[in-house]
Amino acid sequence: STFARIRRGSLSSAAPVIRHRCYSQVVSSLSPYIRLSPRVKEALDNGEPVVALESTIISHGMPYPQNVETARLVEGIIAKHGSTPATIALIDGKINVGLGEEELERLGKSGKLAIKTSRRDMAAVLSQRRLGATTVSGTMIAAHMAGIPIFATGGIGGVHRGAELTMDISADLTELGRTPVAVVCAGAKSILDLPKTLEYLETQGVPVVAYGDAAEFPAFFSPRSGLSAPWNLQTAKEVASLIRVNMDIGLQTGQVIAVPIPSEYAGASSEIEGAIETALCEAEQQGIKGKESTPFLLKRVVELTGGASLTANIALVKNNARVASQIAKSLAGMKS
Ligand code: PSU
Ligand code: MN
Repeated sequence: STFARIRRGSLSSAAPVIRHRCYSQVVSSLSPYIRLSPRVKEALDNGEPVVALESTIISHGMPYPQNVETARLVEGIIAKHGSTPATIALIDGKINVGLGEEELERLGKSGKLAIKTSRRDMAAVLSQRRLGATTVSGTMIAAHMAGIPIFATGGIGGVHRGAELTMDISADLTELGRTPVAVVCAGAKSILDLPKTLEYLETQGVPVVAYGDAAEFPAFFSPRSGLSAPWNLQTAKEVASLIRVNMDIGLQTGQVIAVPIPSEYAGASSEIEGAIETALCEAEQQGIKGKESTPFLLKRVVELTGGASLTANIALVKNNARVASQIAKSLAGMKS
């Protein structure tokens, strides 16, 4: 299967694995920094589909205890649809791929004590043996090292509003340009500048796929952004085939698979939009910037909507997990 070949290093996309093989026959093909849970190890060894999950959404993206409950539910949905879930976090100097119940709970309670870890922070968090919650960027790196080509989350980071002055562009976007992992998400939140985010992804060579009936790029809480996505694919099999070809021709880029929020949860989106505007004003008044910006905005939007945004957020993450599991399953059975 595709997963088995990634593991064996016979796919050009699995650059780290191939490098180990060339440099030394003795060194195990897996980085010594990676610690696979028994369940994830077994699935990968057998070439079974695995879906990676991030941990910043747990520590910084949602309040306790809904964050841990959601993390568990999402893992259950992935399993129910035929793949093995692998939540990723940096613990005690190791990149943990697949977390136990205690580790999930620890992350959920840690909140901002956990370090929000994107590519920039990986080496420091590991060498300092700190607790690191991986962002989309950090999770893509870890997933690729472990040989997992697909990952489910809520929303990706993007180009922030006002980026022409602040240069605040999420490391998620450059990661998508350099690491071959497909990120299944509900698009990006309108806390961001969505037209600029799509422009930046084009520059980085990242295919953005609107999944399902509509060709529009979804805007997280709303299925509509008014922007058309460059690609529209209808089925898990078509997406899996795109990922497969991306590997076969050796492109080192990731993909954004944007799944619109289920329509029954999209109703609150105009109310949430108002809260986003308020939160953006508050962030500016309080001088919130850099890596604090996104967590601040997420938290304020939950507070300002009295939890309505959290309900929508949980629903869309669960939906994305289902879609990612179906894509992974299709990919695992595919030949090049
Ligand atoms: N957007 C969300 N929920 C999240 C995040 C973004 O709707 O939890 C998190 C993800 O971990 C993402 C990170 O990778 O925020 C982006 O942060 P920044 O904008 O600082 O790059
Ligand atoms: Mn930033």
